[in-house]
Amino acid sequence: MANEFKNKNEFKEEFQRRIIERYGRSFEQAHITEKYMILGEMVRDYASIHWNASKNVVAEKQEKQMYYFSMEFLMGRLLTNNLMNLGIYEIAKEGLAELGQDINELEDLESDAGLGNGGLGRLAACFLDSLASLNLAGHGNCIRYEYGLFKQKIVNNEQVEVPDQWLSLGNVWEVRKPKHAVNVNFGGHVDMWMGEDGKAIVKHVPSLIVRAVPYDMPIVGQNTNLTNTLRLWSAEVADDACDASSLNEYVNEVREICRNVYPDDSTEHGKILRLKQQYFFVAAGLNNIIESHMSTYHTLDNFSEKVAIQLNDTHPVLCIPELMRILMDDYKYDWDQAWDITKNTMAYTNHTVLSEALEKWPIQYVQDLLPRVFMIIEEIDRRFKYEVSHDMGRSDLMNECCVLKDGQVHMANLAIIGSHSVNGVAALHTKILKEDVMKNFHDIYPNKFNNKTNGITHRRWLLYSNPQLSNLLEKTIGPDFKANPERLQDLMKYVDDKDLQKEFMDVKMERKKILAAYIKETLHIDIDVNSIFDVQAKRLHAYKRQLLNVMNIIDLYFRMKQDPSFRIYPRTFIFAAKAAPSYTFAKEVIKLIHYVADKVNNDSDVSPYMKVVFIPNYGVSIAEILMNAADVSEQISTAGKEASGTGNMKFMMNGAITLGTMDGANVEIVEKVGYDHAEIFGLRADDVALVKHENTYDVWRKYNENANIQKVVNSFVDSTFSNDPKDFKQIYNELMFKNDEYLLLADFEAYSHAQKNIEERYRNKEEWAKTCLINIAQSGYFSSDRTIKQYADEIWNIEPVNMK
Ligand code: 26V
Repeated sequence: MANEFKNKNEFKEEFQRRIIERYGRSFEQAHITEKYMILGEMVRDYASIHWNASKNVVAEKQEKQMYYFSMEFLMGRLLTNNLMNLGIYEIAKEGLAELGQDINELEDLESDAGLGNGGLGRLAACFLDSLASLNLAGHGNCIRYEYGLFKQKIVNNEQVEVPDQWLSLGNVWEVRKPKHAVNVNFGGHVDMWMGEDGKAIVKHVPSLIVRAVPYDMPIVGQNTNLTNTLRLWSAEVADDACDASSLNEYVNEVREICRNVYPDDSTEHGKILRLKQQYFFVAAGLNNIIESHMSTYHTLDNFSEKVAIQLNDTHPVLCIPELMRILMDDYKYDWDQAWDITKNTMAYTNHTVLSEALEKWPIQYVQDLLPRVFMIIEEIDRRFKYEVSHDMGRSDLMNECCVLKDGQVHMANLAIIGSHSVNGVAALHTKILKEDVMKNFHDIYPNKFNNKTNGITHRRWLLYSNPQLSNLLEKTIGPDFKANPERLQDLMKYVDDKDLQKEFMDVKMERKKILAAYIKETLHIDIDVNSIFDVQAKRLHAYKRQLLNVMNIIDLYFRMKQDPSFRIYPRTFIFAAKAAPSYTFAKEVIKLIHYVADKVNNDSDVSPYMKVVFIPNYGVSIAEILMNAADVSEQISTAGKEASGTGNMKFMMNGAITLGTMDGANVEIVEKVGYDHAEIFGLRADDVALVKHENTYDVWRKYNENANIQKVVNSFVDSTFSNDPKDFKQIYNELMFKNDEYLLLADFEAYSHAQKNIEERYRNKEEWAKTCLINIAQSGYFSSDRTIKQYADEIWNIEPVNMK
C-alpha cells in the first residue's frame, strides 16, 4: 500500500525503500532513469489513493459523469504537473535535493505524451486538468498509440520525420486493466431473423475481432481529492479470433490499429485504417461505459441522465450509430427510445470551417468495415430526410443536410443530427457556423447551436511553467488568482505602477534568457535578449500564414540592405511548427524559413537588427519555455479561418501582445484588452467573405501596385535564397497562380504597418509593460476552468462531486 508521505523525511524513506525493493540497489547506485521511474510511481500511487475513492463516491452518489471522446490528447509531461496539483512538489524537490538529486534532471527524462496533432488535442488535455480541478467527474477516452506524433528533425534545412517512441522508458502513469478488456468487431456480414416476440433479431457476424485493452491514467486536479481517468485503448489479438494459417496477417492487422496518431491517409489503406481506429476506440469506450452504467443502475432507461458524451470533432462520431446499435441489438430498445437516449447523451464540438478538413467517408468503406453500423446510419439518414421534408416541409434543406450523399458518409451532418448540442469554439467561429457553414442546419435546429470559447489551463501555462511571473502576481494581488483565474482582473489596479512595470520587464527578461539558453544549446545560435522576441508557434498551414510573416522578414531584409539609414528595432523572429508529412507546401515554407534565416543571420549588416530562428519539434514541452518568453504573439490567420486558436491565450496570459487579425478568439482577446492593447490589422472575416463571394480579388494587381511586394515575391524564384530553381517554386505558384487563396498580398501592407507599430510601442518600455500587464489581467477569462464550467452547466448538466 502506498504511503501518503507528509514531509520530506517520509518521502526520502519511501523513495529509498522503493529503489531497494524494485532494483535491489541503493539510492547512490541507482541509474537516473530508475530514479525517475520510482518517483513517477510514487506520485501515481499517491494519486491512486483517491482514485478508487473517487470511483466509489461517484457510483454511490449516482453522480452524472461526462466522457470526452477524442482521438487526440496532447498531455505533454505529467510529473511536474501531478506533483504540483497534488501539492507535494516542494516535498519531493527538497527530499531529492537532500539525497543529492536535482528534481529538474528527473523531470527532463519524461517524454511528452504527444498523442495528438495540435490545438484540438491540447484542448482536450487542458479540459481534463480543469475537470479534475473543478471536482467534476469527467474522463477522457482515446487510443494508446504506440508512437506519438512524429518527432521533427531539420536535416539540410528540411523537415524530416522520426518516430516518437514515447513509451521507450515505459509509461509510469498508466495502469493496464485487462479485466475491462472488450472485443471490437469489424467486417463480415449481418444476419437478421424474426424473434418469438415478433421483433427483429440482428446479429453481426464479423470477419475480424480485435481485443481492446484499456490503460488508465489518473487525472489529478489541483487541490482536490477527485481523481478522474484518461482511458487509452490498446488493440491486441483476441482469443481464437483466427486460424493459425493467417496468424501473421492477423497480428499485423491488429497491431497497426494503435501504431500511429494520424496514419498517412493519402492511400486507401491509410484511410481505412483511420476509420478502423475511430470505430475501435468508440466501440471499446462505449461498451465499457454501458457495462459500468449497468452495474450501478441495472437499466439503460436513465443512461442520458447519468452519462454525457462530448464528441471532440467528427472523429468519434461513430458513437452515435454505435450507441443506437447497442441499445437496439443488445438491449432491445425500439428505434424511438434508442434515438432519444442517444441524442440526449451526445454533444458535438466543431473545430474547423475548412471544407477540406470536414470528414467524409466513402460509403463503401463504412459498409464493408462496419456493416451493422452502416445499416443504422442509413436509417438515421432516411428518417432525417423524412422529418425535414414531410414534418418540417423543408425539402429544400434535405439534400444539403443529409448524411449519405455523393457516395459518401458526411460525418459532421451525422454529428449534428444525432446530438442535442453543437458548439463552435470561439464567438466568431460559432457565428460563422450558424450563418454560413451550417446555416441550413441552424434553420432546422436553431436551439442546438451554442458557443463555448476555448480556454487553456492556467495551472500548466502560467503557474507551473512561469513561476517567475506567478510569484510576481502573487506578490501584487495575493494568491486568489491561482484557484480563481478571473481574479487576475485585480491586477488592473496596478497596471500603471512603475515599479510593477519594471518588475514585469525583469521577469520577462528572465524568461527570455531561459529561452535564449535553450536556443544556444540546441541550435548554437546566439540571440539578443534585448531584442523583441516575436514568436509564431503553431502547426504549419497555409491559412495560418507563416508565409506572411516570412514575407515581412524578407521585405525588412531587402530594405535594410538597400538603405543603410533604414534600421529596425532589434528583433528575433522565432518560428516553431510541424508540417503534416504529406503537405508539401507547408514543408516548402519550413525550408524557406531556414534559407531566409541562413541569409539574414549571416549578414553582418543586418544580423545585429534581426535574427530568424526555427525551433524544431514544437510540442507541449517546448511551448512551456517558448510562450512565456515572447514579447509578440503572432496570430495572423486569414480572418474567418482559425476557429479559435489557443496559443494566442497562452501568450496573452504570459504578457505578450497579440499581433493579429480579427479571427478566432483574437476577437475576444481584443474585446477584453481594447484595441489600444493589441495590434490588429488586415481584412475582417466579412471582408474576406465578400471578396471571395464577389470574386473581386486579383493577386497580380496587388503585385503590380507595390514594388516591395514584387521584390519579395520574386525572391522565391530568382535564386535570392536558393540556387536550385525547384526550391520555392511551389510557394510562388500557390500565391500567383491560385490567386493567393489566403490573401497574403491583400494583407501585406497592413501587416507591415502593424509590425512598425509594434516597434514604436516597444520603444516606450513603460507603456509596453502596461499593455502586457493589461493582457495578463484580462486573460483569466481564457482559463479552461471558465470554458469547462460553461460546458458543465449548459451542455453536460453535471455538478461538482462532493468527495466527503
Ligand atoms: C485539419 C486538417 C486536415 C486536412 C488538411 C487541412 C486541415 C486543416 C485543419 C485541420 C484542423 C482540424 C481540427 C482542429 O485541430 N482544429 C483546431 O482546434 C483548436 C481547438 O478548438 C482551435 O483552437 C484551432 O483554431 C483549430 O484549428
